[in-house]
Amino acid sequence: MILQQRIMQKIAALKNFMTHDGLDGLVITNNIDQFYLLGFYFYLGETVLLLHEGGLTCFTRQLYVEPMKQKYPFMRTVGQDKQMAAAAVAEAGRLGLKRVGFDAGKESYMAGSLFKAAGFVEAESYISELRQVKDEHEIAILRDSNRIAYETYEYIKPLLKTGVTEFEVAAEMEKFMRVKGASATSFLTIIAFGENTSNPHHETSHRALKDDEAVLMDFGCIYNGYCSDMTRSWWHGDNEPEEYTKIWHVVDKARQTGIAAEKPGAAAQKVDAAARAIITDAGYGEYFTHRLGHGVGLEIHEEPCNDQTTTAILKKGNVVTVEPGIYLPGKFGVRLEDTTVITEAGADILTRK
Ligand SMILES: [Mn+2]
Repeated sequence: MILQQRIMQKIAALKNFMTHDGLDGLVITNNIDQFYLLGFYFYLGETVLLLHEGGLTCFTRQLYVEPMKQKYPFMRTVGQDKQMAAAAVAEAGRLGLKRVGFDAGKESYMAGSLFKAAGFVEAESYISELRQVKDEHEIAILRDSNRIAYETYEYIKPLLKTGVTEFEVAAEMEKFMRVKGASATSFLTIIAFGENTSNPHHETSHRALKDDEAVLMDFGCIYNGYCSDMTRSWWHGDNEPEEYTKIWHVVDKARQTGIAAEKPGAAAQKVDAAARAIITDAGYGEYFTHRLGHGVGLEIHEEPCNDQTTTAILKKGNVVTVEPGIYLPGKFGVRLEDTTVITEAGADILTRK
């Protein structure tokens, strides 16, 4: 599908929300939401979009005006280096819009106050809701993004020799992903050796790899705007402790159980519970200190999440991680993470070749 058609489809979906809530205009100021709509990455604070019944207006820095006009001839683009929010308010007045919404959950205090003073109303995060269900185009990109992550793991694993540092490994992986077409990492790459693996969000360091210790890597890239996320853990050396082998298999079973529980209509809370039960039953419940997984898309953490308190029901097109872990303080930890897409019948693993 061509770009304009995809944008029109998204605008139609947004207008459904607007009609439902009695809005005749909507301002979009979050740059990731703007990317969702247009497929163009602005930095935060550079652009305000005003969607209304008659079309779409873009207030953006002068330097973007020509590229925007070329790529989006159907959108009215206005050069505005400062005070884009005030410009959108003036435009809404000029167009005679009666009830303009803004995303109350994401708006900055400054712009939100300005919008409220202008009579705009607090609306739900419509785009966040749309972003939860990925269409085929988005799933194809997420597949590519996660495939790059998987290839990175295959590339790096044989290069992990005694003496290499966490930073060196991270740098090598990040270069590999960039060469494959990634624009950035989807979060700060976690490379952990030895006792560092017992900290779920270890900060990658100068620590060098020794013989016979645990390795954990959690990483991903942004490819065509979409994030990948994958974690692998293994023992470096020939003398793997029995307890490490044991927890590795418990975590792997929890991972498989979680993925098997995913399907349209399943409560995300029950997916977490199914995987967590494996770890609890093995006696390690207190060492699994985080949620089972989270949604992934344009951002690394999105809804829906597979966690203990969510009311989310999984839908076809959700992309979520399954990442159980066991962390034994001061010793070692294991986390195994795959990113999955909810299909008609169940879930497909995206972190693969
Ligand atoms: Mn994750």
